[in-house]
Amino acid sequence: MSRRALIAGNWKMFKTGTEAVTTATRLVELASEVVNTDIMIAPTFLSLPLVSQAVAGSNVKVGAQNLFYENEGAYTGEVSAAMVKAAGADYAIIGHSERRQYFGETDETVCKKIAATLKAGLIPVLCIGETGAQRDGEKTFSVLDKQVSNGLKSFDSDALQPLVIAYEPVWAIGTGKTATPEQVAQVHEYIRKLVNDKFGNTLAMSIRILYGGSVKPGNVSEIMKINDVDGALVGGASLDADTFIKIIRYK
Ligand code: G2H
Repeated sequence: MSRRALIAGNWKMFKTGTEAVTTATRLVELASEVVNTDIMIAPTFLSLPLVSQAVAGSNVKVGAQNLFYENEGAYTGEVSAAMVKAAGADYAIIGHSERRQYFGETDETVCKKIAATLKAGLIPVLCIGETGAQRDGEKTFSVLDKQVSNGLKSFDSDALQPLVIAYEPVWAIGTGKTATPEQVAQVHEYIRKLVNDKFGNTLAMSIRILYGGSVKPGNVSEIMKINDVDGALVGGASLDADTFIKIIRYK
């Protein structure tokens, strides 16, 4: 089965609203001819409605970097999936390693957030990945197994149909290090098999598995050629539209 590539930009805590709109507007111009590849950018919550307006009607879609799993209520500082959707987003990144590392995100909260994301009609991008110590300790596969099993606990395969998984080895994030093609191929094959074993072949064959971690114009085409890699989640190199478009046009 051929899966449509997705190139997603995670802008993390960068850009004011004005800067985000300028970059998004430039990206819309540059990406207008792109076909056969889905494009997503994830600005901060504050910029989400502004960027959604700036890209409206184009092939550039918008995502949130996180959300809270309750619909509404006394949860100071939080933003719900319904609010993200109403702001114009189509995607939500869930369980990014920086959220796991700095903000106490666990597989349990990830699971609740995936449920809220699906309920709101958003496409969840579930981030998983091992730390350097876990890889050195030969725990990579058990860590990924746990993140997938617990993060997707209690869903059936139909409900998970829109799901995207992003494999981001923590040791390759923002460090300039990328996993070798062999490491990426091995892990992506493992993740697809995991989805197959837990949710069946139809979902396993249709689900998109992205690679993330220091993806840039110079390494994207090699990464995209790897079996079972269906796209990229890009941080630093997505902040500049003229650089990001080179990644989007990886072929
Ligand atoms: C991993 C990635 C985007 P970068 O966090 O999610 O960032 O490309 O800067 O390593």
